[in-house]
Amino acid sequence: MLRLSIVIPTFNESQNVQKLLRSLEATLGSTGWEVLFVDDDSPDGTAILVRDIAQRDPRVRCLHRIGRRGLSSACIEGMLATAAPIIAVMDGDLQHDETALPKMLAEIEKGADMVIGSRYAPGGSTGDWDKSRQAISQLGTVTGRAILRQPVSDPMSGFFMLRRKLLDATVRDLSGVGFKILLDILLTARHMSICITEVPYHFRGRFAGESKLDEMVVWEYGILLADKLIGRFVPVRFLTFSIIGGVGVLVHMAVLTAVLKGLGFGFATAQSVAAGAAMILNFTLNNILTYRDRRLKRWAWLKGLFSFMVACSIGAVANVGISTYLFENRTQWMLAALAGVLVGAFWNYAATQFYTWGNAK
Ligand SMILES: Nc1nc2c(ncn2[C@@H]2O[C@H](COP(=O)(O)OP(=O)(O)O)[C@@H](O)[C@H]2O)c(=O)[nH]1
Ligand SMILES: [Mg+2]
Repeated sequence: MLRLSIVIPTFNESQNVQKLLRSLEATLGSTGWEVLFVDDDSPDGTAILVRDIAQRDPRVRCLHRIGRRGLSSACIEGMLATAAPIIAVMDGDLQHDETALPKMLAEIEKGADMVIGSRYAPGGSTGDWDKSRQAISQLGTVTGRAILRQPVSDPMSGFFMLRRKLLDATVRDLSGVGFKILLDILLTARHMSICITEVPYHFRGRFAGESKLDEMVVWEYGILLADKLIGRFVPVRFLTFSIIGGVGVLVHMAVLTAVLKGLGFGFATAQSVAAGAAMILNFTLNNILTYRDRRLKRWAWLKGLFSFMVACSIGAVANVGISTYLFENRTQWMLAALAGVLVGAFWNYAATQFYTWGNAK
């Protein structure tokens, strides 16, 4: 009988897979569990290696995602791809102590809905982190604790176990953005009465390979919180897209002034250069921030820039057309302009979401 599934998100973890599997077997024995690697098409061939092992060992499975990135969404899709009544999420680099799994399982059997592997509970530790890493983790932990209703010592943990029931109750409302899947679940379950317990563990050093988390973790964390707060009313992607659009307008004006007044070119030339510069900047920022999980690279980047510029040019024509029509039909000029801008922004967002970032590869 399958009782426990361990979902492991991976990106370039091929050197850790074998050791991790041996450690799991040593801790969990030979039956009753499976391990599901969710790999985002790692260039180092993690998925190929896992499938190779899986051919000989039916406890090992691989979910291979293409054109996607993201720790949280990988965990969600992995959890949904198993039939086990109890699911654990764990990193693939041996930083999470697998010997805590039996203790976590015992907590679930005693009635817990969620058991968190905690680095900050008495008996746990974070290992040797550098100052900036410590600061980021601390910031996340403090804000996370503040918004949760229940006392949780390590809401930023990536190591936890839950009953499938709790997943089913929350999965439709999860944000799935960024890397804090535990916090996403806890915030979604904030109003439910669930039993949460903790098992302390020592966070180990990475066995092989390197960390995938970069400076952008703070940004992604902010997006997760924003989505939890206002995502019901406005899609956070649309909000970021619009803010970047606003930045684009400022850049447009600055470039226009420089080319027109500074360099002495004619208005049409200066306006075209400014529009081009603003579009390139907007595309670049949206690719890094708004569509981080579907980031375009190399050829796809160039193709994306082209479709972005085409889509936004159509948006500009629609903007001018609608605002002029309204203005000529006695709408106050500011309102007419605002209506044009709104229609243009919606069009740009919808069209580029579909054409530019829709089939990201
Ligand atoms: N599927 C998937 N896994 C990821 C992604 N980013 C990180 N991971 C995995 O998530 C786990 C934690 O990431 P890691 O880089 O070790 O983060 P750190 O421990 O906070 O430095 C590791 O198993 C990574 O391979 C991603 O975009 N997609
Ligand atoms: Mg790690």
